[in-house]
Amino acid sequence: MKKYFASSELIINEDGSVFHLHVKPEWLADKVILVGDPGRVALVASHFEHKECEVESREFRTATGTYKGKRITVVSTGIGCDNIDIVMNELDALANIDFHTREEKPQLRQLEVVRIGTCGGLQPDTPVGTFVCSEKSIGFDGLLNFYAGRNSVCDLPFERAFLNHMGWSGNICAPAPYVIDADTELINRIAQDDMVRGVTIAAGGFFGPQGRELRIPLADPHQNEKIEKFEYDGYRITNFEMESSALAGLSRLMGHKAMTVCMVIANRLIKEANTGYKNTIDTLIKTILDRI
Ligand code: R1P
Ligand code: URA
Repeated sequence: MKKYFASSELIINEDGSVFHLHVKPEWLADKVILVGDPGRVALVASHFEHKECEVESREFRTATGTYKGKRITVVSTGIGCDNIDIVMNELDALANIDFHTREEKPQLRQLEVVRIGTCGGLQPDTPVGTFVCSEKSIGFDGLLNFYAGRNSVCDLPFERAFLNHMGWSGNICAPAPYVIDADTELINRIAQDDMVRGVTIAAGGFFGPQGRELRIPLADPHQNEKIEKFEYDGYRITNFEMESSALAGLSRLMGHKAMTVCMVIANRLIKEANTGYKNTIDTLIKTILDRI
């Protein structure tokens, strides 16, 4: 039996667009670039030879166009995994639910989704300017724990090793971390010699959850030292950002291919940062447009 989605579960606007994104099904390409900053959508779209459509609602700005003959949609997600829940569910609905009958389509339409973001580096080989591909993501956000099938797509031995290493119990730093792989084919195609492959922590905040202490002390003052030292099965944790785990996790459950690549704008180990990164992120954007 086909699954039917009531109007309260899949909200469709009067013009036939999906609730938050305001995107109509025919505007979605199979190749999707996600960026955090709505301003980055124009930067990506500036490389399109032809722009089909552009729409904006809250922090979600979307444009579809063609780059070297490839049809690509770029969407801004704003900050955080909560927004990735909205964006990925609405993109998946646009691709895989018939908006007229409100039923699931018989054949899966698989999307290829690459997030281009910024991050904090945690290792000596992740200085400012490095492009880090998240081969694995550790979600501090808890999002995937709300979906059935979480255990079948997560790396459970890695999760246990990480929790044992951190020594967290009870309510202290209790994000119920989940560990999830990016799509292997996509990583192998995109993470070439100009990029570092690593393990990314997707944090539920920019300050405390990433070990930044301003006026309020942290629950675990040794959090980042422990994270930087963690090693498991040849992997080390390379960087902090805030969306890669939800993207990789939801994509695995939905049947899409996804990965995240971020430019390091702050190295937490040597305490340096760069806020003038527009030209370098444009280099990363062009590289991804060529490889997606
Ligand atoms: C925090 O400053 C934001 O920057 C990073 C984090 O993941 C978070 O969204 O990514 P973006 O540059 O894509 O927003
Ligand atoms: N984005 C993050 O989430 N953390 C950083 O340190 C830099 C960018």
